[in-house]
Amino acid sequence: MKDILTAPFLTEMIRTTANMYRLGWDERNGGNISLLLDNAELSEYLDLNHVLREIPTGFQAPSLAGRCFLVTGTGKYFKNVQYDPEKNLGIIRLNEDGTVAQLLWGYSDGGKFTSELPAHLMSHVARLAVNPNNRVVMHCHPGNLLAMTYVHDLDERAFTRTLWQMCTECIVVFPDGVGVLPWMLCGTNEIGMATAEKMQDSRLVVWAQHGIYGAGADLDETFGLIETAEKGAEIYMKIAHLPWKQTITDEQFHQLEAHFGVKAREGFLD
Ligand code: 2HA
Ligand code: ZN
Repeated sequence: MKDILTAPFLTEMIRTTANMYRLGWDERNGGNISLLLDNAELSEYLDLNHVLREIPTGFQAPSLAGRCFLVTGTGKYFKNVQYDPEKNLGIIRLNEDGTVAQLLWGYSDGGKFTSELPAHLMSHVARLAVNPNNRVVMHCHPGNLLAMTYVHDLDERAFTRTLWQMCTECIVVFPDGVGVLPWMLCGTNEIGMATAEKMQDSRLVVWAQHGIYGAGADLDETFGLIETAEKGAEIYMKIAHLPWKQTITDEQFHQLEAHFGVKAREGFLD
């Protein structure tokens, strides 16, 4: 067996959580990440027949039967992941209907996966249906995106268009735009289902007055998606109260679509 602390999926997760903390997106125990693992790769590091304990998930996800995920722990701080990965992270495998998570590694203080596991796993199901290469669901609390949900209309088209207008790269990085949910109680199956429904159309879903969800093929891509949306929100919060002399026009968005070979979400451009 290879040493799991040298596994690329683990070292990338550690670097990602440290970076997200550094950017102020994950105060205290804020935020959570789930990474879908390749069972063959994982078996180089762990005996997949050795289940440490079983933890109920509280919902069903039959399409993820037998799939393994690296997931941040509930109540754990992103700040601390790098210093004790085995306590702050866990690797789980879902049973045949997704109602039980078999712990294969981690949560070494008796802990368990994030309280937002429903939103994560339901979002994985939704994104895998659109893109079989999707591996990551990431949630965090970036300050400018959060601030924007207090002062901007929560209409998805309007919210997306404002972010696109704030820097040229935005429409290129997330042409599918952002889904927006009104304030809802977090940690529930209901917000999980609502998030997953939005994930059918866009890889970013804003939770008003709470944070954002991102999904992507790897940790870097998903991090970059949130990073770009947060940059857009940062510019907006710098200028929202000032008179605007110009912005990026729809004609210019169409030029960007043509030049970068991307297609803006249907109906979001004039
Ligand atoms: O506690 O961010 O949404 C982690 C969270 C809950
Ligand atoms: Zn949160």
